[in-house]
Order: sequence, then C-alpha cells, then structure tokens
Amino acid sequence: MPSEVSLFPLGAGDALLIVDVQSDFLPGGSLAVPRGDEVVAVLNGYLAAFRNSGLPVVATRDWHPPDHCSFRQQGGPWPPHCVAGSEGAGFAPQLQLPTDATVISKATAQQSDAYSGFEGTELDRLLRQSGVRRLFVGGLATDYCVLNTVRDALRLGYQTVLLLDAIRAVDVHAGDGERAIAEMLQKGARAATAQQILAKPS
Ligand code: VGL
Ligand code: ZN
Repeated sequence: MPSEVSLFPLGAGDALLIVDVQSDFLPGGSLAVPRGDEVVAVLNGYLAAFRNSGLPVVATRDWHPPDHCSFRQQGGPWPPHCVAGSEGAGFAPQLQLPTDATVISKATAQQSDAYSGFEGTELDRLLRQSGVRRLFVGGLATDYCVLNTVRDALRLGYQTVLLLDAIRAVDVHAGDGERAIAEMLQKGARAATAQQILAKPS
C-alpha cells in the first residue's frame, strides 16, 4: 500500500457539523432511524480529528415543545420525538462531543417545523463569525435534517463535505436516502469517508 495522504486536509475555516445525533433517532428511540447508532463511533473518529486540529464542532438538535405541530396528535407526520429537555432529546450517550462544542437547538416553536439547522437559528451567523467556510456534515437523518441542512449550507455558500459513512436515512419511502445523497452531490456537496479525511502520511 502506498502511504495514505488525506484527500481533505483539515485546516483553518473548517468545521464539523453534527446533525441531530439524539437518542430518539437511535434504535429504541421514538423516531428510530434504522442503524442510526452506527454513525456514533464514526463521528467520534471525526471528532477526535477536529479536536486535535483545534477546529470547531457544532451539533444541532431537534428540540420540540410537547405539542409540536410535527407530531401525529397535532396532525403532523411523526410520532412525538425530541421533546425539549427529555431524555430522548439528549445527544447519543456515546457521542464524544467536546465540552466547547456549539449546540444549536432548532424547531423549538410549536407552530413550525425546521429540518435545517440553519432555519430559524443563529447557525449561519455563528459560523461566519468564526471564519468557517467549509462544513463537514454527518448525522441523522440523511433524508430529512441532513438533506435540508446541506441544501441551506450550499445555498449560503459553504463548501460542504458530506460524510457518507456518518449518515443514515429514515427511508419512509424506499430509496429516500439514496435520492437525498444524489441531490446533495448534484447541488455541489462533495462526498467523503473517514478513510479519505483521517488518513495521515506515514
Ligand atoms: C428529523 C424527522 C423529524 C431529523 C427531525 O432530524 O432528520 N426527522 N424531525
Ligand atoms: Zn423533529
């Protein structure tokens, strides 16, 4: 094997954006994403690399009121999930978020939903303030909050790297996740995996 060199050397202007890796989206949770738990260990690898490089980490979380409009009892499409302050709304217990990670709560108002971490939040302003130009995005779910967050990131002018090994889809309709990935790449996101990003010259 030739020595591996990272295809995505990390540097100033890069940030890791972790989307909604919360207990309710993991197997056993109220809106379980199939194999959603598999992203945690992979994200921990990325987290270590960003921490070692002194680069910022942002984690979004779905943070709904108990009567949120997206819940079935209110006529929405989803079972109740990620109720603000509940255990299910907590980040995956195994996720090694640094203590100085920025946490962005979204979809906090009763009457509107927000799949994108940029929607109704300070995320864009905070990233700009920190000089972030390139986002490495992973988390849950590929076909909802990852998709909509990446759409907004691209629209707002961020270079966007989709962490293919750190996303999982709900797949309400078979193929939703694959279609979401295709759309993100078509719109300009680049795809990468840990092997390409975390490799070091030997
Ligand atoms: C999400 C469905 C409902 C997500 C949030 O984080 O992808 N999906 N609320
Ligand atoms: Zn939600």
